[in-house]
Amino acid sequence: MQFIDQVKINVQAGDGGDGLVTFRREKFVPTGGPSGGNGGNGGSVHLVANPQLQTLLDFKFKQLYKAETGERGGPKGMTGACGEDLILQVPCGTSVYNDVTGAFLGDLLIKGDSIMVAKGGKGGLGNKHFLSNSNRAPETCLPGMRGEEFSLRFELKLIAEVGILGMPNAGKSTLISVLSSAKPKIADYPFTTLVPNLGVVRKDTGDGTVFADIPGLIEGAHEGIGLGHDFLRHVERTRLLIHLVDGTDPNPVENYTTIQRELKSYGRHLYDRPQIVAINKIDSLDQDLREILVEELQEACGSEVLLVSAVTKTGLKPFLQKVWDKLNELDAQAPKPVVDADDLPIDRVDLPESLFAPQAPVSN
Ligand SMILES: Nc1nc2c(ncn2[C@@H]2O[C@H](COP(=O)(O)OP(=O)(O)OP(=O)(O)O)[C@@H](O)[C@H]2O)c(=O)[nH]1
Ligand SMILES: [Mg+2]
Repeated sequence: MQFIDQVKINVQAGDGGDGLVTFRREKFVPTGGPSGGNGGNGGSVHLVANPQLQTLLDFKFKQLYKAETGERGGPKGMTGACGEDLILQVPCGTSVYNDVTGAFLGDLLIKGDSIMVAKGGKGGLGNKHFLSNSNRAPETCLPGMRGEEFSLRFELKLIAEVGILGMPNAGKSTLISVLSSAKPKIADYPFTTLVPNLGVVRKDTGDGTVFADIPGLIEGAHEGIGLGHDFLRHVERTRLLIHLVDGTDPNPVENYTTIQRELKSYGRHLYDRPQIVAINKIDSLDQDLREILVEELQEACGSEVLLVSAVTKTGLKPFLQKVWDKLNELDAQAPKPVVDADDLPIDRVDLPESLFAPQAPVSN
């Protein structure tokens, strides 16, 4: 599946229908009076989060999304039909911005989160509305208002509690593949992972936590070198980072500090995010080397460093225990998750289940 994490689209709400000028014509009623109805309101454009969708790919092929216009007012005071709203489905984790002003419009995180991005125009008034004592036969009506139009930018940020990062080839994908049922591509060359992988890691109790394995980072990633640090956006919403260091690399400590530097230059508080540092591939290291490495790395990072082997699954139990303990500790410090849907300017709506049918295409 192609992974598309940024798109720009234009949305156009429907115009309101025009009001109507007409007069009642009835037998034996010589002056029938105004009877033109109001135009119907134009449809609005809404976005709604759908967990069945994984990418923004659908939006790559079409740029303009229009809701229906309202119908013109009818005779006998009838209001024109309202235009139908357009509901666009986006993956959970989509952030929405006004592409022209850069204003942040909201995050769609949980199934059913929705946001109205363009309001339909109000229908114009028909001449019936203008009847007054001074004007018994108004010939005035109003045109429908224009629907709102905006250029939007969507950014998909995966929703994971734990992010795994490190240099290319450190074994990040191997780790997520043994901890969860994710099946990422694993290979003995750098930049095997080109798009983030998500995996659900379960505790003994069965509770699941989402981990994200992102493409490897290298020196200068913040200047776009390698795959750049574009993918760091996907760990922005994590609460905890796992920094995986390849113990078989000639310069593990240097690699660690390089990644830390990249996190710092990326900004957005990623550098301050709690981290668990682990040395991987210890199956290929002798005991002395392990001890030296742990000592050096502990000195560099100022916290406990764990030893694991993703391939032989050595050290994974204490490693996972540390992850759960750290998450519990974070829960105790700040019971709220990093992203609290209640704090965001979005509506929670109960939409019909049929809207979330698997493989539902983005409707037009
Ligand atoms: N000996 C040993 N090899 C490992 C271990 N974990 C991963 N590897 C190997 O290291 C290589 C890279 O593993 P990946 O999981 O693809 O590494 P990655 O960090 O996801 O790499 P990128 O996606 O390129 O950033 C593969 O050949 C793995 O088999 C380990 O614990 N021990
Ligand atoms: Mg990988």
